[in-house]
Parts: sequence; C-alpha cells; structure tokens
Amino acid sequence: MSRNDVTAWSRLGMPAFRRVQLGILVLALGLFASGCSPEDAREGAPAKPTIALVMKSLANEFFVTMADAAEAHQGGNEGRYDLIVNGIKNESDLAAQVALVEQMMGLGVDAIVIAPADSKALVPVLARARAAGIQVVNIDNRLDAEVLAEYNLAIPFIGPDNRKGARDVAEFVLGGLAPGANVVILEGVTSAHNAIERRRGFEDAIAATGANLLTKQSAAWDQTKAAEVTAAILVAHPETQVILAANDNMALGAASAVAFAGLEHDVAVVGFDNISAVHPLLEDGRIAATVEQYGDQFAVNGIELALDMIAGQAELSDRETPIVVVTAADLPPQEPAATTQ
Ligand code: ALL
Repeated sequence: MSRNDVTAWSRLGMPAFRRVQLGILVLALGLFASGCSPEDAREGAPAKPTIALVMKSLANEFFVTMADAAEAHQGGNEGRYDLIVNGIKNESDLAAQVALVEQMMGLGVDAIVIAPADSKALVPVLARARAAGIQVVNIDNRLDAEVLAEYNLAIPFIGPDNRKGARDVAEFVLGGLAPGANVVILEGVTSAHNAIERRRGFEDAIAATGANLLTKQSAAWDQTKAAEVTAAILVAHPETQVILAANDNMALGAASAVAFAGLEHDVAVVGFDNISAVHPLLEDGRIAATVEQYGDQFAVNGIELALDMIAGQAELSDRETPIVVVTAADLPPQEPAATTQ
C-alpha cells in the first residue's frame, strides 16, 4: 500500500472525520504490513511530496468546506502531491491537535498546513516538526508572534484581517440602531488569535457607534455552548438588542436561544464564516449578517505555498486574504419550490 491509498480513502464521500481516521489507519497498516518504519517509508517514498492538512473541529461546516476544497485541489493535481486530511472533534481539544501533528511527523509527511486551535500551545510541536525538516504553513488562525520568536521560528501565515471583518459586520448592524444599543459579545476560544482579533473588532465598532456593551463571554466557537451561554445572558440582560458572535456556529446557537427566550423586542444576531447553515436564518432575519472569509481558499493557498516551500522556491511572507460582509441581499435567489402536477 502506498501513500496514494490515503488520498483514495479520503475521497470516498464519508463524513470527513471518519474518512480521515480511516485514511491514517490504512496508511499505518500499509507501513506495518510492509515491515517499514515511518522513516523507511520516507526514504522509499514516491518523488511526490505528501502534505498533511491539520484543521480544527470537523463538526464545524467551515472546516468541512475547507477539507473538500483541499481534496478537490489534490484531485486536480494528483501527479504533484498526496494529501492527508485531519481534524479534531472538539473545538478546544488542543492536546488532540498536538497529537495529530505528532502523528503526521511519525508518518513522515513533507509539509503540514495547519489551522491551529490555539495560537501558543501548538508552537512547540510545530518547532519539532520544523526541526525534523517538515515545512509548516499556518492558515486561518495566526500563531503567536512572541512564542514563534522564542522558538526562533519563521512560519508564513495565510488568513484574513479578522479585526476588520468583525468591525465591519458589527458596524453594519449597529449603524442601523440609535446610539446606546445594548450589545453582547460571544467570543471564540480566547487563546486563539483570531478570536481575540474579532473581539477587538467588535469592541471597535461598539466604541465607534456609541453602543453599550452589556457583557462579553466565550462560547468556545461551539453552537451548543453558545445556546446555553446566550440563554443565561438573556435572563440576566433581557434588554439585549444585539449579539455579536465571533463565528456562525455560535450565531446559530445564539439565534436558537433568542427564539426560545420569546422577548418582546427584536434581537439582531451576527456571525462570521458564511457557512451554508446560516443562509436560511439570513433569509428570515434570525441572523442579520455574517462575514465571508473564503476558508476554502486558505487550505488551497496553504498547500500551494507548502509545495513551493518544499521545492525551495517560496518567500516566507504572510498573505492576507479577503473578507466581505454577507447579508440576505447577497444570497442567490431561492429556487422556486418544485410543483407537482
Ligand atoms: C476559526 C475560523 C472560523 C471557525 C472557528 C472554529 O479559526 O476562522 O471562524 O468557525 O475557527 O474553530
């Protein structure tokens, strides 16, 4: 069995998490059956490099879309590289993501393209990967500059200006309300740089529009947690008018808590990601706006950069990707319902 088997398994159309696990298992069994250690496999590997995409929660549509884009890219570039797609189950399970990177090192991959769950905790293991000669590209959530400097590491980053995206979407909603509007912020995992940047962007918009911040709390990027946290906030602060959620999963959770609370006034909810699950809620107003950050392109750009780095042709500079506020007006017109004669 070769590394190609991993890629073949990864395109069977199973849920991403399972196919990833199977892919790793198939590769591991292949190595075992042929009596090779991962190092031996690396020596006898095909000239094609193997790239590992290491993401966060595959329960989040954002990362499933990212995985699909990476697999589609590899499908169109089969002669150039092999791909292993990985993710963790739980948004805040940092230890699981560290273990995944170690697993990828053990498999002897040539490059790791990673969306780190935490901006500091992943740096030591990535330093070990670099020391083992593996190229590393950071996508989506930026690694902490100070910790990178401590490890004397230069890792290029591909991702958006999260602070600006958050500010833009918050100003879109707050701009339509009188100054003094009562606002709640739902933060992501607070040790993630993009969560911090989005919180700052929301605070920028609150300051710029003269809104009133009632409370900011983390729901760790998670829909269920966001529903629980929001339900408690709405009991403590029934005067809430706007909920600024740092991702769409939390916006979905917040919207369900708002519906359940049955307040007598409207509560505007915003998110970030533009996953398809929020589109029906944008259409009917339960979510006012989100931010498209083209997450599918992070992985593809990261893979291309990794290939250049493996070939020794890349400049290690960061690449900023676009962001745009999305509202119901930006969605494609709905298909008319099918009629039966
Ligand atoms: C961030 C992404 C997304 C996502 C979140 C959840 O890094 O940019 O906004 O929803 O991770 O893990």
